[in-house]
Amino acid sequence: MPGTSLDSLLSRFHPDTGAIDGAPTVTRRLSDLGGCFADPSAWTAVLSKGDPIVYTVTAMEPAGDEGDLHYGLGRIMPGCVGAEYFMTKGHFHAWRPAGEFYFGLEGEGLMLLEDGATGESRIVPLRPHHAVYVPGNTAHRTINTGSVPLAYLGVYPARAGHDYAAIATRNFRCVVIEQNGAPTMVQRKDLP
Ligand code: PAN
Ligand code: ZN
Repeated sequence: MPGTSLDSLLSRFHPDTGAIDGAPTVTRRLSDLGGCFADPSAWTAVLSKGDPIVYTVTAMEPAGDEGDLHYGLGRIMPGCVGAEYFMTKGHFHAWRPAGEFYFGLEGEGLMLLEDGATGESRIVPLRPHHAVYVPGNTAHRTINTGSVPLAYLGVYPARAGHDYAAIATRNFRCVVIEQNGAPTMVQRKDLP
């Protein structure tokens, strides 16, 4: 730490905009999420009226040495594609043992977790004053089930990386849809 600048020790994040001072923001629009949603015709129908921002993610990555930590600020808009809520692409960590802590900041949502070894799926609420632990070797997707933006922080090992391809090719085994006004997890294979 000797000689370390204050900038690399202290950062300021903004849940209301999704920004972290001095860090780049990635914007994911609906058109970037082809193949994520279960109902392709609902996806096309929403897209035909515009290409809304589904989420932004801003990552603070001060150093990448063994033992270092990074964090990301995510902000998912409220919305639906058919009965499925706006959500992230979802990924495994490229370095499979890497776990992650998610901290809810604003809004109401869920984490969809899928065990990479057994395929077991769980949904865990993500909301202010709650922390969700994502164990290693677990695919994770964040879902906004509320009517306002869902903002959260994710803290992960610097070497975690993202493996999108492993989950993109077959998608998550489970889907979270609105049923009778409530978020409900169903097996993808059981969808009509
Ligand atoms: C998060 C995610 C963020 C966006 O910072 O990257 O929620 O989700 P996707 O990366 O799946 O688009 C994280 O889990 N980092 O490891
Ligand atoms: Zn992650």
